Amino acid sequence: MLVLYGINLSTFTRKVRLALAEKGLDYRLEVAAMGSPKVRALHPLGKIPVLEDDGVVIPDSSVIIAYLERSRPARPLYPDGTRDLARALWLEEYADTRLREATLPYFSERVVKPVFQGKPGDAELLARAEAGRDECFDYLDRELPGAPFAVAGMLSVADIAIGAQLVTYQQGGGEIDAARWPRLAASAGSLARRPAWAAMRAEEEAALAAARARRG
Ligand SMILES: N[C@@H](CCC(=O)N[C@@H](CS)C(=O)NCC(=O)O)C(=O)O
Repeated sequence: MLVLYGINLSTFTRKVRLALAEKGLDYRLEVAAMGSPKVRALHPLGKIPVLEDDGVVIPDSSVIIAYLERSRPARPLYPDGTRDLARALWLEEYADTRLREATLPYFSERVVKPVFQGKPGDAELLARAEAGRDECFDYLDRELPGAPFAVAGMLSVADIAIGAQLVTYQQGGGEIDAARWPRLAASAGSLARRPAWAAMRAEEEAALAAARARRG
């Protein structure tokens, strides 16, 4: 069986879990925190997620999804045509890097610091993050065709990568103003209604609620 090392509330673990769920693949989530000895033994940078498939160790969410596309091609997340594939991979890369950087402060300052580290978030840092978030959402809103899917009229790795980051942003209380970013808001809304996404969201909300309760 596939084993995925990671934790819930980790954006990149979520990205792979959504890919596995949308491909209908069974796996076992082996809870392993970033930087832990278990993860360091599998990933030279100590990052999550890492997938293990019958002794083959695959670090990095994008590499894992590429591997799954080759090893388990049913229910593809890569579009067929080369142009569409390039576009989906570009949007995945953009989501994993720029969208990540632009939206992470909402989660770090409003969840990680107060809930997991017991210290106040930095309101000034959050205020400064707004311009980057706006620039990023403007770009995606221009690029996306609107609901339901980003590329080729099919659920692809682009939707999964963008959606995984937006969940983290929303868990940090971030909103997508539908008046300003209608296509992005519609895409996020239609992904959130998919069964795999709703189930993951519910699991993570419960984990967050438990962490908040522990903090008191
Ligand atoms: N490019 C990597 C990024 C993975 C990543 O940054 N994961 C986060 C958790 S969501 C992590 O392990 N952070 C710890 C660190 O950066 O040291 C991927 O796509 O898997």
